[in-house]
Amino acid sequence: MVNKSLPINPDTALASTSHHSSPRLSFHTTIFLSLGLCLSLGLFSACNEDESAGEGSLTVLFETEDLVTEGLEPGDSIENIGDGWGVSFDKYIVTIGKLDLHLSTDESVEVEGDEAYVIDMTELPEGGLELWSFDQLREGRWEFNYATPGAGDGSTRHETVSEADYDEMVTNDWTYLIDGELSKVDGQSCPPVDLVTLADQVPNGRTSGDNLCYDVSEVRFSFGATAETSFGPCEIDGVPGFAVSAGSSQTVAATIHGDHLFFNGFPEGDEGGVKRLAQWVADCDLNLDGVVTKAELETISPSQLPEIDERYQLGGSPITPLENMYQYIIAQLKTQGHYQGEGECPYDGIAHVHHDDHDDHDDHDDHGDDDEHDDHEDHEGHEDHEGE
Ligand SMILES: [Ca+2]
Repeated sequence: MVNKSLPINPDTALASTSHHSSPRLSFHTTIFLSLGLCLSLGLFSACNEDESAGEGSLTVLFETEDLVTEGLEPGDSIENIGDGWGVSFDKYIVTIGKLDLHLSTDESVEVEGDEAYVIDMTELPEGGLELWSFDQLREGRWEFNYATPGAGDGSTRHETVSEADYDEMVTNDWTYLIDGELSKVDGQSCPPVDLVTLADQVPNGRTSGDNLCYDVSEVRFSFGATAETSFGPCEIDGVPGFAVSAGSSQTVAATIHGDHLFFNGFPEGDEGGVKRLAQWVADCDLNLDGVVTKAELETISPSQLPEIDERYQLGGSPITPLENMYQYIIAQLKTQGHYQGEGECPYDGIAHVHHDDHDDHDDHDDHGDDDEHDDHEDHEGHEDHEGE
């Protein structure tokens, strides 16, 4: 079925920084306009007959999750934050692109979407943003790969991103720029006692391990991160990529999740058993100024946070060892690339357990609670850890 919505005109939707003159985008706009003309004249079948036999077209959307645009609520259900904090995102900027599609049966038949776009996911329209379109794809099954590169190597600013934020993304070659807020009426922050720097705050009398706690009801987190990652080949429900049939149009979506920095581990495959927790983030505000920064996150090792306890399984991290909580966040960001919503994409070529056969979910006992924080080398590249 032909996508009913008109394609976004890249000339207005994308404020190009002249890294790309985007002739290809204009070309595709023309294609869509032509298709629209055929449709409007009731000549769709006639137009289709003009296409080469055995070829179809593809539209690729970029989408995220509701929780990025609407926030996460505290509570006990699966998508809630389990320790009482609510989360909202003011900015969730990501660099996405470098599409690499190739025919499953013949890797030499490939199509690339070299563009990388810097986009604020909190501003994505419901139903996703159309970023790429391809025509004359050969009939058959195709593999779908994409990336979250750094912004510094020829990216294009989307209109959802300010010039200033874009410049910062490019200068630092960041993949992400995230700005959000934790909120909890009776919240507290319990920074590691060896690292905390105080002005005149008075502890509230409670402790987390050896760390004194301080009343806070709101904590911002604001940082950029380089988390360059390739994703793919992607699949959904065990079915790889997408199918092109002759004369038809297909639409698929690259989906970036937004809540992995609150995960209590590194699930691969089904995220159904994951807990979302945020207290540790509040505990990283070392100077208790109400904002958790990259510098603070870099100062704190996982073992200095009593909150990172037996509820967490750090095996399976894309980065090992995890020396500090900034690395932990980057590691989580490197797992956020998905396909068609919850479909899986291996990151950086590391094969995941894909749960094609859902029998292997219950072998958690082999690994987990007794893992020491400094022992992650053993987990690198393993395929035997589960996220449930
Ligand atoms: Ca701070």
